[in-house]
Amino acid sequence: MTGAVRTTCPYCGVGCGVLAQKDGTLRGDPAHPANKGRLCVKGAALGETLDNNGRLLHPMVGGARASWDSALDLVAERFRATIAEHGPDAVAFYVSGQCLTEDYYVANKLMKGFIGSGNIDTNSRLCMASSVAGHTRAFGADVVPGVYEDLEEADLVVLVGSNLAWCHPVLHGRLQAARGERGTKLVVIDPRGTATSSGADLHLALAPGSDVALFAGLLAHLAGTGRVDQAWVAAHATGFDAALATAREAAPTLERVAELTGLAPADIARFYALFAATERSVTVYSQGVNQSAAGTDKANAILNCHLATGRIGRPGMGPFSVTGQPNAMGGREVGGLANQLAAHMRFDTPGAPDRLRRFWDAPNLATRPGLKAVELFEAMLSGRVKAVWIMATNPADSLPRADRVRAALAACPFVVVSDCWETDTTRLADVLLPAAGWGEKSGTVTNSERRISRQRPFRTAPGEARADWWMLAEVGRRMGWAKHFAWEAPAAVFREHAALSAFENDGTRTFDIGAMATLDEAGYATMQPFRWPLPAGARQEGGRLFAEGGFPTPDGRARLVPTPFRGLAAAPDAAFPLLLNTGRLRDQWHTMTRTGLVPRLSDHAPVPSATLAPADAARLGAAPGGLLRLASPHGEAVLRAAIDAGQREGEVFVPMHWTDAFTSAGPIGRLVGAAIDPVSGQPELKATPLRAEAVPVRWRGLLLHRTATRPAEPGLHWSRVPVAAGHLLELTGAEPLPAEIAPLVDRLRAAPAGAEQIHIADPARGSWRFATLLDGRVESCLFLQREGGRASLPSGAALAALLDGLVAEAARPGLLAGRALSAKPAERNVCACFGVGVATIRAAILDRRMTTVAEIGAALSAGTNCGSCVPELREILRDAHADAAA
Ligand SMILES: Nc1nc2c(c(=O)[nH]1)N[C@H]1C(S)=C(S)[C@@H](COP(=O)(O)OP(=O)(O)OC[C@H]3O[C@@H](n4cnc5c(=O)[nH]c(N)nc54)[C@H](O)[C@@H]3O)O[C@H]1N2
Ligand SMILES: Nc1nc2c(c(=O)[nH]1)N[C@H]1C(S)=C(S)[C@@H](COP(=O)(O)OP(=O)(O)OC[C@H]3O[C@@H](n4cnc5c(=O)[nH]c(N)nc54)[C@H](O)[C@@H]3O)O[C@H]1N2
Ligand code: SF4
Ligand SMILES: [Mo]
Repeated sequence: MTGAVRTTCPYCGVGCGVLAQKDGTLRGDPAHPANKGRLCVKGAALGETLDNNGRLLHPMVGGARASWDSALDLVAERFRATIAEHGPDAVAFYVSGQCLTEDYYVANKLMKGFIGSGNIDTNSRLCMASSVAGHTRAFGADVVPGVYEDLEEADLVVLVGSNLAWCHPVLHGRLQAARGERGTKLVVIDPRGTATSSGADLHLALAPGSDVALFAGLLAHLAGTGRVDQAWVAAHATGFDAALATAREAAPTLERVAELTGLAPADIARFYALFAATERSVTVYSQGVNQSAAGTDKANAILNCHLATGRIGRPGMGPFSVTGQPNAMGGREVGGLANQLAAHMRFDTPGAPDRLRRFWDAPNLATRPGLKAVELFEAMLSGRVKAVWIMATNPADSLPRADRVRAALAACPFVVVSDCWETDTTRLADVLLPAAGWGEKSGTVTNSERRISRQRPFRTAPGEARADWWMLAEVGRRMGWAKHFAWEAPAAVFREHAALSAFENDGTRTFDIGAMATLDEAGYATMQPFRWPLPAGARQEGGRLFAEGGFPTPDGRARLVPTPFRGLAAAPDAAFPLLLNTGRLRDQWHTMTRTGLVPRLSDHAPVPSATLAPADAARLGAAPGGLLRLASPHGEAVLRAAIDAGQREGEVFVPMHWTDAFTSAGPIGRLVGAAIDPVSGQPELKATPLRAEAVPVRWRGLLLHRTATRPAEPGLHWSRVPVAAGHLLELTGAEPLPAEIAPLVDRLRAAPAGAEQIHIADPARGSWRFATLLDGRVESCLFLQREGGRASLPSGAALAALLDGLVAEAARPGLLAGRALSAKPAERNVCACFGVGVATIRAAILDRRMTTVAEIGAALSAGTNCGSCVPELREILRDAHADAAA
């Protein structure tokens, strides 16, 4: 690709390199070590998100357009006045792992260094905080010891609470390729059957929250079978005896582990034997571990097993916390969490605050940790925090108890939000700052394996959108610290960050990128991806860490940490007998501000469903596609039901992605509890007590519209997907259709004045169809179908095509009756790259007797581009053969 810019994907922590052109054409960067040219479907569709439509273009104050100068003056003035009256702890920043390191560094310096409060926290509190705390307890600093090659060089990979196939697809692809070559064993530990577990040698569908018992049992097993590496432990660790004693208390016998985890003793024994016997073992863990009221103990229970066996930092061995966001790691390096200082220094490390005070020339440096995310929003509600700046995160949807968070934002006297698009959070802002986004801004990110890569701009930001670091520095200058916030470009911020990492380091802090402290503009422009540590004078990038000890603790030793077993923060009871588990889908990213713009990314899962186990569905009388009312102690929502044999009985899974902009069911965060881990402060997002009841469906409908609408009709469930020229809403009615249908129709589609109306009514078959045309173009279409009636709704794709082009006068009477519109709904797409559906794949497998994913790829192309659908292709293959054999 000539003229392409080398940049990095803004989605997950794999951190894939991307070659991008101004027009949005892009492909994987073959030279980037993380992905070697591959991209998953989200990354591959990035070019389709670069439309300026809907972007925030200008600063807004109180809902009215303002200049940058007046908006920034106001932010500085209100923060200054609030601090003068109520002290520095009355203000706060809430930032994000989607900030670039340079944005993050400036935000942290402004709040902790100059405003003098610890009140800067980040959405990493919802994501990585338990891993950070676990690493810090065990290693003395927040360090991931391994590298991606370890997943390829291991003989056993254990995935704990990680749906790697969907959430880190390119890394999963690397693992699968390696398994093909060396026969790596894969154990998946997840209460739910997932695309990841479907390809595993062993899936342990443990009871939610019981990981500590499982890993305590593993430690006891390793000790009991002579697998502890005594020499390594003696040389490089402390705390082994206490950790083992606690493990033996928590998990005295295999039967006790079976009781606590709900697993079969034979399965547990198989896992223990496999781990014990396999020197080259990697344990990858993610949100099933972190997002838990026992998250830090879960992390340490895993780390204990690797420390006890000395399996750390050597090829194919080690614990591996994979990061979620593109720059979760960078945020941790600059100290973006309320309880960290910058550059891996901590409030409680002797000398650290003083060192930072001198480096920054910041006499006002915060002296104690600030409020953690959940507490921070509570403090807004109680009036302690009176001014907040939210950046690159959407807490009105993503924090637990979302309604309470919205109430907190409404109660807070001064709310600043910087974002690229309108969100449920920006709607609550007093000052809205338009941020430059991916492809427009310049800086660095760090991926899961400590690799720092550049994000480089290849298009200009729309309107007046500007980079976050610039906004923050402008406010710092306006608050009176011109000299300290004087950078002209992100390269200068990065240099300072690198210099700080090396400042009075002497090998005491693993995070040292001193080699970059003298980087000039040209060097920054051409910077190649590199892994830290990279101290001044280093000749090669950082590699695996801690194989020979050298932990950043006062005595250089790692610590095994006792992890007593505690159950869930809130267990199911008679009123709320189920558990709500939340997480991710393959083709959406978080609150959908970006992925929700791309039609092909909606094919895989067009509606947010609540997935039940077959036994629960039968008990509740719930049918696939039917409605389900979910209630937790915190909120209620009506969703469409789905049934999956891989779902554990007693648990309901709902994706985290859909917001008020995309569905009447709003963010599932409304229902999620906010019990937090006592060490990390990370909320338990995967286990909230829940009640469910089936709601009868009276009618179904489709609403096609050029603009995105949000019907507010009682008893109506809707969810929206983008289509090429507009939006398509799926409607499911819980109230009977009224005898007089016209008022309902008018409310739903809000036809513009002067629009031409077409309709067909067939009440006998329970079917009504309406269209409005403006200047010969379809403006909206509404199809309603009584449940149980004899007609059927068309496919969304056929309907969406009506927005294309002009409709000739003569064609108008037949517009709503075309053959395409009478056809059966199209099949669900499995391969988003080539648009290949499940029925097509099944038919091909059976017709042509295919037995491998490669054959499917050769015949249909499915799975040959990004590979994200390969786990599902494998499942379809297996199911088709099972059905054929039955
Ligand atoms: N497609 C896609 N990819 C993404 C993202 C996205 O939004 N979309 N987001 C990125 C981000 S920020 C993150 S943090 C990562 C998250 O990546 P993952 O952690 O892999 O994703 P989740 O779906 O949140 O949760 C993983 C699994 O934890 C399981 N789980 C729930 N409770 C328990 C438990 O008690 N024990 C165990 N062992 N497992 C449990 C869930 O059933 C779920 O399958 O994904 C990143 N990648
Ligand atoms: N129930 C439940 N809740 C969860 C989770 C879960 O598993 N279950 N997972 C949690 C986890 S792990 C995470 S990471 C969070 C994610 O939650 P959020 O961070 O709230 O989700 P995003 O949708 O990624 O929000 C990022 C926002 O930043 C904007 N943005 C993108 N780029 C830029 C930029 O350069 N500058 C600025 N200023 N804005 C930008 C986007 O438009 C978007 O509005 O959700 C958490 N919440
Ligand atoms: S795996 Fe996909 S989402 Fe993650 S960085 Fe790579 S291309 Fe982006
Ligand atoms: Mo995350």
